[in-house]
Amino acid sequence: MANRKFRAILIKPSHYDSDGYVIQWWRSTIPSNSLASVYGLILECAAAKTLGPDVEIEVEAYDECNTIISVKGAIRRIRRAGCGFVGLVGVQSNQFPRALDLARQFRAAGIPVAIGGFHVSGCLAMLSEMPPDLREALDLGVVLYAGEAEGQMDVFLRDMAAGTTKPIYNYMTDLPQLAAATYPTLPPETVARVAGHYTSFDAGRGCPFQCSFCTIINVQGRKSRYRTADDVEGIVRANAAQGITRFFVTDDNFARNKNWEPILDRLIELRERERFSIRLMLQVDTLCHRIPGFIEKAARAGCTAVFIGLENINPESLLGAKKRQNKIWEYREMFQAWKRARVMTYAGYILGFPTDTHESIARDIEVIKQELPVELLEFFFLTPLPGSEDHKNLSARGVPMDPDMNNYDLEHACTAHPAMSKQVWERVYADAWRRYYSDEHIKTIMRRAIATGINRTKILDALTVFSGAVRIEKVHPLQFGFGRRKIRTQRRSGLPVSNPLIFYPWRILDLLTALFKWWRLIRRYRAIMARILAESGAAENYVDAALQPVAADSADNLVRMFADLIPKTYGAPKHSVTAGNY
Ligand code: B12
Ligand code: SF4
Repeated sequence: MANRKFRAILIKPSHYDSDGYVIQWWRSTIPSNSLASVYGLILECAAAKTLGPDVEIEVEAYDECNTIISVKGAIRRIRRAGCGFVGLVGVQSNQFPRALDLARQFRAAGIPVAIGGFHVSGCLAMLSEMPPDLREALDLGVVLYAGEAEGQMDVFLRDMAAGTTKPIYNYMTDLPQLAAATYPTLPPETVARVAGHYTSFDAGRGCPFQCSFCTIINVQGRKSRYRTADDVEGIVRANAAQGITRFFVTDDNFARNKNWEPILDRLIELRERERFSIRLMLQVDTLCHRIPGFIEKAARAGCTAVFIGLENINPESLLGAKKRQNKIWEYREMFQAWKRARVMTYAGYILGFPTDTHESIARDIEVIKQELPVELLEFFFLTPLPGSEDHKNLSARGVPMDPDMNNYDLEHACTAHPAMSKQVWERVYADAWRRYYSDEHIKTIMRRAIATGINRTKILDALTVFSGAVRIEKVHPLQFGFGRRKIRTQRRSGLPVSNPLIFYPWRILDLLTALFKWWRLIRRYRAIMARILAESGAAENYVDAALQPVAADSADNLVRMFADLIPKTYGAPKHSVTAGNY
C-alpha cells in the first residue's frame, strides 16, 4: 500500500511582453511537446514505482501559455504531499527570465526546482563558459538539466526524493534512441486548453543539415533518431482513446525522419481501415517534394498543414547560413506539389541576413507574393540563439549581443546588422508583415486557395489569425492564443506591480480595443472571401504566375533575379545560368 507521496509539478513557462506581463491566453494554439514528453516520463516512473513500493508519485502539468500559475497553490500542494519538486520544462532562451522569476519564488519557499530545455542544453553544448543567467540559477539552488530525459528520469527522481541532486545533470553526449521510448502524453484537461484540441508528439529528433542559425543540430544532433511505426500507432491510439486525433508532429524535419514511410503507411492504415479521423501538422524541408511519394502519403495520412523553412530567397544568404539544401529554383514546384495534395503551407522567412537591406527585403517579398503559391508566410529576425553556431561564433569574437534573454523570441533585433540600424531592421520586420498581409494579397491567397481546393474556412481562419496576431496582439503567430490574459501581480521582476485603480481600467480599455479590432478584421476578411465567391466560377478558374508550372526553359522572376548567384549554390542546375536567361 502506498503511504508516502511525491508530487512533481511541471510548468512550461511562457515569456514576457514588452510591458513585462506574461504572454498567456484563455486558449493557446500549439501544444507543448516538451511538457508532454517530461509528463510521460514521470508517469512511467509512477507506474514503475521508481521511488519504492510505498511511494506514490503524483504529477501535474501546466503550460503557462494557457494557464495562470498559482505559485502559492503549487507550494501548498507540494508541502501537503510532504515531498516533491517543481520542474520548469522545455525552457527556451526567451523563457529563461520568466523561468528564473518563477524559480526564485519557489526557492524562497524552500521548494526544489529543476530547469530543463533548449536554453540549458544549447548553452552547455556550445559555450565554453557558463552564461550569467545559468550561474544565477545555480546560485539560487536550481538544478540544471541538459540533454534528453528518456532513460534517465528514474535516476533524477530518486535524487530529488532523497534530496541528493547534483547542481547539473548533463546528458548531452548520451542522446537516447527513440524506438520504443516513452510516449509523450498529456492529461485531457491540459490538452483541452489548446484550441482545436491538438496534441503533439515527436516521431524523431535530429536533422542532417547544418544551418548556422539553428540550435537543433547542436542539441538533438545531426543523426536522425526516430520512433517506429508501432510507437506512433501506440501514441495515436492512446490519444484517440481520450478523444484526441489531431497532432502537431514536432520533428523539425519530418521528411528526413528515416522512418517517415512506415509511419505514414501506418497512419494511412489507421485512417482508411479503422476510420481514425487523424489530422496532422508536419514540419518539412524545401526538398521534400523530391522524395518519391512523400507528399501524397503525408496527405493520405491526414496532413492538412505543413511548416516549411523557406528562410530566404537570396541564394547568397542561404549559402552564408549554410542552408545549402534550399534551392530557390525548386520553391515554386515544391509549393505546387503541396497544393496538388490540398495541404496548406506555412513558410518561415528570416529577415536580416548580412546582404539584406530595407529595399532588398521589400523587393523580395513582392517577388514571393507574385511567384510562390505559399499561403502563410511568417517572418523572423535572424537571431543568434544560444545553442546555434552563430551565437557561438559571435560570443567567441566578443560581438555585443542583447543580454536580455527575453528578447530571443525571433521578434527582436538581438545583435547589430552590417547594413541596417536596429530601428531600420525593426521597421523592416513590421513592414514585412504589413506588405505580405495586405488586403490585395489576402485576396490573391484566397483566390489561389479556392482554385486549388484548399479548405475555405481553414484558409480564412488562418489568414485572420496570422494577420491579427501581429497587428492586434503584437505577438508572433507562433505565440498566439485566443483571449489574451494579463495578471496584474505576475509582472517581470524589477517592474512595479500596477495600482489596481490604474491597471483594471487600462485592461478593460485594452481588451475592448483588441475586440473591436478583431471584429473589424474578421468582417473585412469575410467580406473579401464573399466577394471572391460571388465572382461566379471565376474563383475556381483563377490562375496566376504562381500557379503555373515552371517550364525548364523559362524560369520565374525569382530565379532570373538571382541568376548570377545561383551557380555558386551547391546543387545548382547543370546548364548555364546567366542573368535574364535561365
Ligand atoms: C514544438 C516547438 C514549439 C511549439 C511548442 C513549444 C514546445 N516546447 O513544445 C511552439 C510552436 C509554440 C513553439 C514556439 C516557439 N519556439 Co519552438 N520549438 C518547437 C520544437 C520544434 C520542438 C520542441 C520539442 O518538443 N522538443 C522535443 C523535446 C522533447 O525536447 P526538449 O524541449 O529539449 O525536452 C527534453 C529535454 O530538454 C529534457 N527536459 C526538458 N525540460 C525538462 C525539465 C526537467 C525538470 C527535466 C528533468 C528534463 C527536462 O527532457 C525532455 C525530453 O527528453 C523545437 C525544436 C526542437 N527540435 O526541439 C523548437 C524550439 C524549442 N523553439 C524555438 C523558438 C525560438 C521558438 C519561438 C521563440 C520562436 C517562434 N517565434 O517560433 C516560439 C516561442 C513561443 C513560446 N512562448 O513557446 C527554439 C528555441 C531555441 C532557444 N535556444 O531558445 C527551438 C529549439 C527551435 C529553433 N529555432 O532552434 N515552439
Ligand atoms: S533544416 Fe531546419 S532543423 Fe535542420 S539544421 Fe536547418 S534549420 Fe535546423
